Amino acid sequence: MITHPLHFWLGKLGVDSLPFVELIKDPNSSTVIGAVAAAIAIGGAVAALVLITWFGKWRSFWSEWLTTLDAKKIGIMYIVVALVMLIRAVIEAALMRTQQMLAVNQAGPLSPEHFGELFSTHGTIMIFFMAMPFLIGLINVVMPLQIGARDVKFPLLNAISLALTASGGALIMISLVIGKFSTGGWSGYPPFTEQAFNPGPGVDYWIWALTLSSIGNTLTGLNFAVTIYKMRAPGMTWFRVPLFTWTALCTSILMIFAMVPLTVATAMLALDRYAGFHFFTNAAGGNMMNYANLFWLFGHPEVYIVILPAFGVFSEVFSTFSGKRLYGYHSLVFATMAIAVLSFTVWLHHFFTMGQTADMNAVFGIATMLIGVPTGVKVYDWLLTMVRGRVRLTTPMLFSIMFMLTFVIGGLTGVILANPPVDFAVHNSLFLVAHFHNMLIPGTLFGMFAAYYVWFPKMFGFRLSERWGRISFWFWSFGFYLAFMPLYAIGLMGGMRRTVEWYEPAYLPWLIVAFVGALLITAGLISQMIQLWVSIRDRAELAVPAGDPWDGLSLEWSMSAPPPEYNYAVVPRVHDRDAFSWMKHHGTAYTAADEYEDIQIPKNSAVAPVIAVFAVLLGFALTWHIWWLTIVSLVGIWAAVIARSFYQDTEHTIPARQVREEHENWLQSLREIKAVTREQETTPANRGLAAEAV
Ligand code: HEM
Ligand SMILES: [Cu+2]
Repeated sequence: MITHPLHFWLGKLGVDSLPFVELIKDPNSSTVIGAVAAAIAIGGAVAALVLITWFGKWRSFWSEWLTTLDAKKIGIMYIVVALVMLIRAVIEAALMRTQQMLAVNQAGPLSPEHFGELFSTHGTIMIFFMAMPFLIGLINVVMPLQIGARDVKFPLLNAISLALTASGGALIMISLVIGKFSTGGWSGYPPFTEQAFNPGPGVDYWIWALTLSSIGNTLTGLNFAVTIYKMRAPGMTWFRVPLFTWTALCTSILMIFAMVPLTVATAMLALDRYAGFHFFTNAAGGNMMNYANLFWLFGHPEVYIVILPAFGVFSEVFSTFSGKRLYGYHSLVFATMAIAVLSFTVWLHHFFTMGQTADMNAVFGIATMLIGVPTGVKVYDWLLTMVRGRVRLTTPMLFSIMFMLTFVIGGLTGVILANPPVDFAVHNSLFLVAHFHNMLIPGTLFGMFAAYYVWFPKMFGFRLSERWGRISFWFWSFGFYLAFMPLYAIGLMGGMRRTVEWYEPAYLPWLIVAFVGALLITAGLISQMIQLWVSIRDRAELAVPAGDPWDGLSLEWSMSAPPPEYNYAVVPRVHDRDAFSWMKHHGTAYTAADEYEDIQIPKNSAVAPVIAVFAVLLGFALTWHIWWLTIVSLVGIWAAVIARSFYQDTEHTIPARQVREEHENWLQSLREIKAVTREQETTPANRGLAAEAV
């Protein structure tokens, strides 16, 4: 049915798709906010382009970042994506809190449609484009270093995974400017997300953003798992693998198995929407329960995908900043594995109320409560790691302790929710929203913040400002409690989630407190931006070129900061679980090798950025039904992969002579650096050479 020549070229796109046009047609507070958001998105993109051009950085941006296959840099790019998305999602959260506070017995500033978009983008971004990229980025930076490897097993695949994730994020950003986003929440349940109820582009944006990023994440899981299986340094037996790497392995395995059901679910939903299938509609025998099962078969393990690496971070932080070996290493490893396995046995607790028998609910309720056991083991191990340690309350430690306190509260409300009869009462209420934020903010976000402070000096060669770190910590912590504790109360009083207007004045005081909490959280985020700015400004004073600012235990602290491209001049031999600590005690930490070898490094490749561009076009074209562009972008992606397969010359060699020279220079430079004790680690005296532990 091609009615108009432009229809062929533009699909369903029209002038009406722009928020500015909507604003002119119907000016009100909601459309003003929408237009401002679009303007900020455009402004941000333009500003980035102008800055790169202004500083003449296009060439180095291309050759040092976009085309790099170095896991450390890919990791940093993942983290940049996560931080940009975090800013957007926190602003959206603050907007939702504003709306709900102002919408008691009256319409608030946002239209119901707009509010629906906000909780959908907020949830989708926080999970898929903030938490996931943050932890994948962190694993990329830390894990190969920690196991004594020079890179991940499949560097090009790594870059392609990033390209797919970043394209998904780009689609969500584009939806701010062209058209609308889904109003179906982060879980996108049909039949609400089917064509009949949601004919617009919103759900399609959601489907393609998720599909692209999930494929990227599946590939990442494979890549990390193979790396950890195959590339550990000689001597690193399984029980000498640092805990962070253990959690990275469990998360990778979860990604391999859990992302696929999600991809299947979004693909089937796409078939329903695009080709008139009936997988999830009641027509012709479809059943939406199939969607619920697929989604939560992914969704529950997903919770552990984002939390396990944070557990790894906390383990490293508790032992490093207590100056002690980790207590209960083996039990932590087994608890992590137990959680990973159990996480596949509980998905049904997300729909206790959706019609299965009481027996079935009981089984899944008990399985859910069981997860509390290994988690409890971990908490005891962390506590006992601190006991009799010389605990240093620096920013990462503060975040980790606050995590422990807060996470235990969230865990308790989780055990409450695991009772099917209780869940019938509070299902889909703000009690649930309070519960999962109570797990995810301390569990994932605080873990990522702690990691950011600990490993930032390794990535960039200078520490972050401790003062602003502490300020941000207090804002985030108080903000969290004020923003989310009231939601438990409102939930128990009957307030449902995803509600745009209230008709119960008793909620108002709680909503005001929650709003203040959201403001404090925003202040926490702003402090972190200031922190970054201040730290870059003072980078000379904060520099830690020797590379070991915190008296680290594992191998990633054994080379310069930032590390050389090839990570290790000589691949280390591992004698102990705390491999670097062992080397420091045995006087082998800073010694030159007798012999150096040539090192093979993968050459840069333009494949990933090319795929990124075509993947964005593909998602956009599918969303707007622009079929010619769909075909062009599919062919583009395919051509890029085929072209690459003809490349023979994919590696370049760093000659042994150069490796030796660089290593010896660094060792030489260490002689001019004074070692610091732990008490001095946040002072300018810290140049990254920690005094040997006593
Ligand atoms: C930083 C402070 C945060 C604030 C103030 C905040 C606030 C909110 C609000 C107001 C909602 C809507 C609740 C409703 O349905 O009525 C929401 C939903 C949600 N949030 Fe957050 N949030 C924050 C951080 C996070 C983080 C870190 C994550 C995940 C890592 C997250 C994941 C979600 C998800 C998955 C939803 C559900 C969206 C849906 O209903 O589909 N949030 N949040
Ligand atoms: Cu669950």
